[in-house]
Amino acid sequence: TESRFTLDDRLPADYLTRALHEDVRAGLRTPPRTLPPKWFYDKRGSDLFEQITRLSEYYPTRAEQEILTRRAAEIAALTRAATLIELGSGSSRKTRLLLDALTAGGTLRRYAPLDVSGAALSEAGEAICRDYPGLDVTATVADFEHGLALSDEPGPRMLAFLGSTIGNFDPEQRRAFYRTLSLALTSDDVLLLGADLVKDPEVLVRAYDDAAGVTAEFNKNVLHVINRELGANFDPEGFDHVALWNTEEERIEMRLRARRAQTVKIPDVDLSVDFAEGEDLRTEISSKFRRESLTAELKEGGFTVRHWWTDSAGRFALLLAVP
Ligand code: AVJ
Repeated sequence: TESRFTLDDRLPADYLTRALHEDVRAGLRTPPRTLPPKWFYDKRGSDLFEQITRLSEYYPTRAEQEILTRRAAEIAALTRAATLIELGSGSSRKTRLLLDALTAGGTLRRYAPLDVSGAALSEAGEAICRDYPGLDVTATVADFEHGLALSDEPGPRMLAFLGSTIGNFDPEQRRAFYRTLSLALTSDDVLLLGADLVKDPEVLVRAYDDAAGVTAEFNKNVLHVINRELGANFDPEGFDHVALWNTEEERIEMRLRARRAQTVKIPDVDLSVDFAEGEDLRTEISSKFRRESLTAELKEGGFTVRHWWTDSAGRFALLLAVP
């Protein structure tokens, strides 16, 4: 059978520029200053994240891969999915474990990745097309913060949201996300969710503040992105990388801490930002989960957890939930 690849771009041409403008205005105008983590991922940021996934300190990728390696066949048998929908791309290594198992199970007909980056989708999508003959690959450029426009995918559909990217959302954003999913999915479909678990804060902090300084570079990359995209004059050397464990919220927070008082000009949004010495710009939250509370919030959001698997060290969870 001839395999097919389509790329459906549902974002207006200037969508990302407008979104960046809005996020920078809203997040940097007044303290406490914040930026959403999605702006890390230009070409360099995506490469740095790939490097992070190979660091000895950064266990989540390997832990999730261990679970998928052990459970993919079981997941394929349980779901008998005809379509695998994947939110947010990144490396396709984990995706391939699922595609292999669903292909072997004989049910898979379509792979439908969704991402804000058309370039990432084309690259990953074409490669998967080559390696899985007969599989339809229908990629969509979209931002699922504004709903999921699923259409004619053959069911049952499995929607995978891996890597504990859910950890980037605060509780309110997670509620909105579950609402979006339950509007898009039917009772035939399933949600496959990867979630990093609460553990020793020392282990967590090390995972986000590695000895080689790759995560520090990744963190500072957002300043390079804003300099390039908005004509700003951030001095990345003027900020320290900070990874701290927020005990109350049970999340890692990455911040950039001003080493000295400094003023940053961001011409494209008419902003002049005064940082005090020691002032933090929060660039990412990475929430960590517990089985009971994650199961409960999914329930609130309309999903029943049917299966919960962890890696052998109990660091990471992969769960299967139904609407
Ligand atoms: C891809 C969002 C899951 O939070 O662990 C890695 C990103 N940030 N190191 C995470 C990240 C710093 C990662 N997620």
